[in-house]
Amino acid sequence: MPNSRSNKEEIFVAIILYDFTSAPSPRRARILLAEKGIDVETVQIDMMKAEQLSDEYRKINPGCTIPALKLEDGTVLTENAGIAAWAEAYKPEPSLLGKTPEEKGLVATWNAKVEFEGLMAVAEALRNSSPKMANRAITGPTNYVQIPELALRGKERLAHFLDTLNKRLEGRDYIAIDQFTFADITALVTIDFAKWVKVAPGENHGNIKRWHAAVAARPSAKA
Ligand SMILES: N[C@@H](CCC(=O)N[C@@H](CS)C(=O)NCC(=O)O)C(=O)O
Repeated sequence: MPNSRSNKEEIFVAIILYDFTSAPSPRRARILLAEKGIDVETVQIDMMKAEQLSDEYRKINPGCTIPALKLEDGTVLTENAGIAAWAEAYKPEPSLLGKTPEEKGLVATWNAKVEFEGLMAVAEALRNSSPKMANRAITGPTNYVQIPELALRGKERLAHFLDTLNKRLEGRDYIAIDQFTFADITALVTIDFAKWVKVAPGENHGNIKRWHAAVAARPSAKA
């Protein structure tokens, strides 16, 4: 895990993103950092090999989740919300968390709503049904058995979330305020993650489809 390089004049310590390319949560961080134009080195933590549970990674994030962002001073941020707050303070432009008190309140509100009602619903459906996640129904160092009823409930919650999001996007280009924000990033990742449980916006979700086509076309979506 190389994290520094030196020359005669200075020691350069890189910011490191502990990442796993195919997982949704680190994708939120990658899109956010790409929108901000913040350069980081990435270290892949292979969830297929359970590297998030390894002794080595536990030293970085005892919570055993990805992403984690290690800053130049060694501080480690282990939540997307924390990474977003740091990034906004570190590089205020372009703003992704809103500028005025009202905007900041709306972005935080919609980001939380999308995360808890959408992203967590997909996770609930997937983690309680996928054979690959037997005993891993919840992230972290403790094993939890799957509860099949929760997989069904997750899909029900996801259906309600799609209706809520579609309604919010009526006549709007972005979810929280009149510009692209962290709430759009969380929702983009959620809609793409929903494919893992075979759920996609339907014929009655035209606003989501229009919004998704626009945000998925941003270069950061490929990060
Ligand atoms: N609250 C965290 C969630 C991070 C999270 O759940 N990451 C998943 C990957 S998408 C993970 O680390 N899973 C580890 C596991 O399944 O054991 C955040 O927003 O950053």
